[in-house]
Amino acid sequence: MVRFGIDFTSFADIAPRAWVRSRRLSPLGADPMRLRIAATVAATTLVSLTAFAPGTQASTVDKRPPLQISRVQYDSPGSDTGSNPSLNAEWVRITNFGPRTRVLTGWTIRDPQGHVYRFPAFRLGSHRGVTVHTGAGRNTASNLYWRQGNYVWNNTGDRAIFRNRGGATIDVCSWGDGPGSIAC
Ligand SMILES: [Ca+2]
Ligand SMILES: [Ca+2]
Repeated sequence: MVRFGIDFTSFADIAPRAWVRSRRLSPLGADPMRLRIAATVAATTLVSLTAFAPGTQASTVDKRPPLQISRVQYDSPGSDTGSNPSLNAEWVRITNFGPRTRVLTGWTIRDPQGHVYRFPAFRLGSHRGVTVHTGAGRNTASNLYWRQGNYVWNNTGDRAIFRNRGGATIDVCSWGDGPGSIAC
């Protein structure tokens, strides 16, 4: 436990010993009253400092990252004809569960086969989601288009990797041969 540069744990160890030592020294001529006051001050300080000790409340704070891959529709419904509407019915959704708007400009979504989508200038509001479609279309505040000529997300198993502008992985969503979509 270290706060304000003081190691309280070792202070707690030392304080009782200082009190014992002062009692032992007092018959040898040290001023007993002064020693008692010093010990009382030390004890009081210890109590005050202990009041600042971190409680258990902090450990219950949600540590999940606010930005997450919330769902992937990896198998476009119906026959995979490769048409643009079919490509756009394959998508990955990013949701901002955090309390503030986040800038996603330059962030990426990729698969292990080397397909990489890079976000254009884009801001995602608090508790808002954005769907990144595989095909072509006109970007809006809640729909973005990768403009691929073929499907990206494998129907029989794949992995979506979401990284920030600096390249740090923020979230990963993996699936096997399933029903066609997955809540991550
Ligand atoms: Ca399909
Ligand atoms: Ca893939």
